[in-house]
Amino acid sequence: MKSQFITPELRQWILDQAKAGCRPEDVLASMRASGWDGAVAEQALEQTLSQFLAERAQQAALPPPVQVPEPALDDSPAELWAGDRSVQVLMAMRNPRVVLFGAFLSDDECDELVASAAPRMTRSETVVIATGGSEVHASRTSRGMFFGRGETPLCERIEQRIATLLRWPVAHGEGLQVLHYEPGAEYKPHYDYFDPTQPGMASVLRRGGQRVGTLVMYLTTPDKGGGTVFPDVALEVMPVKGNAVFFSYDRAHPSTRTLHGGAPVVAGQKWVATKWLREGEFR
Ligand code: PD2
Ligand code: ZN
Repeated sequence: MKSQFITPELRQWILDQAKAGCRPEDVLASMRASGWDGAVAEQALEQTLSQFLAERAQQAALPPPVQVPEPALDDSPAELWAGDRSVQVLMAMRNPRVVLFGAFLSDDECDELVASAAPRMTRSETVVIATGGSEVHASRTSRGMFFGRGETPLCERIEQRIATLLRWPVAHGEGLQVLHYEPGAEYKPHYDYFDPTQPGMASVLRRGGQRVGTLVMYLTTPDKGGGTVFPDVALEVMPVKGNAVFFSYDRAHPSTRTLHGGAPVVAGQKWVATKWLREGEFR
């Protein structure tokens, strides 16, 4: 039997007939009347309906989507006003939502953030002990620190800029995290949302609910490596001083395709500041 390509229009027409209560035999009769071979039409109908039901079952099993931060990109602007500075829009992807901003921070702001974070850096929480031995497995080989929200005038200025650009209240943001990667250091792929099935999540979620968006700001340009990678969509964002990559996730689920990591730095130094945005007020 020849199978026939089901166009989006045909798929929609079949679903519309089914939703309107048409019996499958009547839908088949209409298809035959418009020139379809009987067996091929039957196969197209069967395939369309079973795919629709499978998609619906999958959707029903997902947690419901929530509102997320989102820059005003409806008319595809090349630049956005972020309250105190114009920011370039260099790339926008829809699914997953990933937006790359240019010149989000000035060189001086990057340098000042690095200088104020440097004395407070400690090894980022890392260690996973492999079974049976004392071998240490590090998935996160950077050093880091957290600023309190609004801790310095620079933090405050950056937080307000993020809030304006992403249209999300300052009060819903965690304090800025600064990370430093030396050559060889990386951050293995992970999701930034909290896994709701993990024990102890209730107390994490009580402080402002889920994370729904991330802005990674590049404070230096490493000579090689250190990109932020999104393996589900084979995307690599190069770390360039002053640029920032934003991504959002409307449910705590891999279907958001927001798996991401920091690729190993090959040469040079990588410094970033990360801002995580919560559903609710973060205290
Ligand atoms: O430094 C990065 O590129 C990076 C990659 C993935 C940072 C984070 N995640 C993070 O801070 O969550
Ligand atoms: Zn991350």
